Amino acid sequence: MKRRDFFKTSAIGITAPSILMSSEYMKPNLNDPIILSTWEHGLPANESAWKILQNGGSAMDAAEAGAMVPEADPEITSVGFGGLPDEKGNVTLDACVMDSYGNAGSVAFLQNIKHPVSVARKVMEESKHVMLVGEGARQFAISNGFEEMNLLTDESRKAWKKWNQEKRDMTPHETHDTISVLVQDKNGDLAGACTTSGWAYKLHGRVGDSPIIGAGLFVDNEIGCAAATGLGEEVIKTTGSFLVVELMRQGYDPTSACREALNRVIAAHKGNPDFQIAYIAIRKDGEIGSACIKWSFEYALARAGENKLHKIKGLTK
Ligand code: SD4
Repeated sequence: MKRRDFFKTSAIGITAPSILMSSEYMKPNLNDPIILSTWEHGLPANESAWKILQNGGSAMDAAEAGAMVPEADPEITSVGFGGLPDEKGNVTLDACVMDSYGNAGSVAFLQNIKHPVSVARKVMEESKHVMLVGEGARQFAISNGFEEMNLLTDESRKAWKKWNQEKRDMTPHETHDTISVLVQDKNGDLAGACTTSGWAYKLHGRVGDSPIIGAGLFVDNEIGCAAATGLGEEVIKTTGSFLVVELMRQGYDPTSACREALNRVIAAHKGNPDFQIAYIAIRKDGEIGSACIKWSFEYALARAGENKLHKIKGLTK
């Protein structure tokens, strides 16, 4: 059952909790599209997504198109082609999408396919499933017309060989930059996409938060959407993006919701985590927000004809 149908049913039949009813009436932001993406590579991603919206594309079309930009860029070592490999030298990719109807698609531990975000969308639209992993995801991609390619570049191979000699522990903060793209289109509808090569030199088989619906990304078209970047293990343990959206449902503004979700991680690490997580969020009424644990974080915001990078400081020193 589509989410909208559920709401109709609950409106005539069952009494919904008042908090749910009140959020159902949140005034949507109309005719003022928003594209909100993680990190500096969010700027070109936003540009591409903006063009899709201008040509009448949906929020989902725009989010996918945005995420595809860093996926295809060999210079970006944290996403898609050119992404740093795992400890064995394999580039393994995680991605997911979620649309305005609450539909979701995801791939994890996918190899040799340049655009995992598009495979995730195919999983959502062309299969009965939400998530495909590894070899099955690769076979699904090929049977849907995706070409196989070697995703290691000369540079990423060289970097991996150097690491392989040193075997130094890498933190995701050193190797960060998952791209998450959140979009609100002119109709006020929300969608998102998230794609990454994950933690550089990770254990073979490791999957992060980025393909996990509710962790790396969550979209609720009645309330808002949120996405994550940073240490996936900690995002998964707190169902981070879902939590941010639920906090917005409870009345937190987007920035406070991102902060509160991070405060729980900070508290679990005795006030002093040594890793980064950042969230971005759009509320249904068009308010945006972001927060990060440490150091600083940059998000790219495209709105009202402007596409700009914004830098925020961490909640802890
Ligand atoms: C992961 N969240 O695989 C990703 C990595 C990342 O900024 O976002 N780094 O855990």
